Amino acid sequence: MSKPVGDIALIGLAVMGQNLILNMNDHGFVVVAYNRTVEKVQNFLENEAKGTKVVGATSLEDMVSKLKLPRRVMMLVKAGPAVDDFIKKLVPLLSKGDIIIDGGNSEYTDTIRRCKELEAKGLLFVGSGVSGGEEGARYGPSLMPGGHAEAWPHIKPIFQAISAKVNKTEPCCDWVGSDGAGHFVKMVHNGIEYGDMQLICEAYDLMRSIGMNQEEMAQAFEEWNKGELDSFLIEITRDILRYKDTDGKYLLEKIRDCAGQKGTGKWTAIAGLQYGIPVTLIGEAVFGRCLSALQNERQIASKILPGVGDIKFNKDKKKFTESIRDALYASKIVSYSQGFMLLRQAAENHNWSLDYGSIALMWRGGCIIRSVFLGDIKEAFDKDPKLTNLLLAPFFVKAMSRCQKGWREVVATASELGIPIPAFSCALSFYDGYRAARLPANLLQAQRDYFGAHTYELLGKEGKWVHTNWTGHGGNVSASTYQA
Ligand code: 2AM
Repeated sequence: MSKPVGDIALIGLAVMGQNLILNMNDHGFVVVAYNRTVEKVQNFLENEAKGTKVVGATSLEDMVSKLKLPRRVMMLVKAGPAVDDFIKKLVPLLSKGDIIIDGGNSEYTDTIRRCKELEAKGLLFVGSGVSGGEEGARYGPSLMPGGHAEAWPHIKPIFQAISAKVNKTEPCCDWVGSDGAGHFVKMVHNGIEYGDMQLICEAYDLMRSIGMNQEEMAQAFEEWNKGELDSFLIEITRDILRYKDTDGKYLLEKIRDCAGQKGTGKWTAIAGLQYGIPVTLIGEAVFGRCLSALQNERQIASKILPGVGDIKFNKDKKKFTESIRDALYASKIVSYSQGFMLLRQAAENHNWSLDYGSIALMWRGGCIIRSVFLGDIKEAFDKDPKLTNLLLAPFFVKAMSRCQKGWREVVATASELGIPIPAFSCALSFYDGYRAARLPANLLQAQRDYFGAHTYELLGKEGKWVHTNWTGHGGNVSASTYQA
């Protein structure tokens, strides 16, 4: 039998899988390609992979026999049962110390489960976030691997070679943490992506409502892309605004205002609720898509529900556009702060030791939220790795103090004009809530104690829970003695 030549196997020849294989091949690795529908392997070898060192496999057994030790098998298949199915088939073919990598968009809870299951079988498992779309996969994605740390030295050379690079040398890929940490970080990345997109859409809606034409809007985004907002999403927005259909008219105006979603934003919002972390902006971004999807209902309501009448925008457009920029930047800072708060809480619950600066670097290039801003976040964490909240980093405190006037003006004006800005306004409310030394939760506690005897603490006597018989006939027994 000839000596195995394969550095890594890749299962799943949809476009992401194919592009990752070609990317690995470009970096000198020999990849063994396999797919459930086996005909796709030959097809790939005869077309996209023609002239490369990629090796095809006719079965899982054939694939495994072509791999060097420890065997590295990466899957890029549909998240869910397909992953479990392949794992089940692979386990009897692999030996102790071999590595299975799931590069799909799996739920982190599935990754935690698979880590446990495979550990019991002596195999190593890695769940890796892969971001950057088709283009990223081909020329440099952001990779967020987590799982069994013993696997990392064996996959690091491949992963860091194929990932995007910041400043041409720093890979947007590092070990994230144990079990589901990689997929959790990828999920939060996607949630933040939802937030960024919603913020840009609100900026566009405001610009449109104050009477800017699409070229003026494109110019504003072009300008913004030269400064602190410099990012992939701002850049593509500029291009989308300028894009004309074959009839010479703007394509954007013709697109139905009804958003789709695949679920990772929703998972982030659910995780926020589960861990008790107010990721309000991501939540609003998900709900914003849901509201947009009720297009038929909105059409009816638009003819029934009263608005603000004929209040007209009467400010200076150019100056107001500057305020929109400030609102976008300040809200973005809030959104990322919330995202990192969620990471911190999940890390505590799952015992992940996350390096937040390193996560910011992984998102700095290659992925959809790539931006100059993430470089600033990395710097903030590098300066103070124990930073409790991004909002408290001196760099961002300064930014907030510079932006808040414009931000408040935008929220107030939008409200006067009846323009929906759920993300801008919830971010501002969060900001004002987070910086409030006193919130009205004293009343809330009183209400809970009034109707449910849930008890409360007195200021200065923390840790001592008391109940008041508010009505004189409610009784003196607190609810802590039973489960209602
Ligand atoms: P296919 O080409 O045989 O459909 C993206 O859909 C990738 O996931 C494809 O490679 C696809 O294989 C694979 N895939 C989807 N569902 C699958 C399943 N239930 N079992 C195995 N592979 C699956």
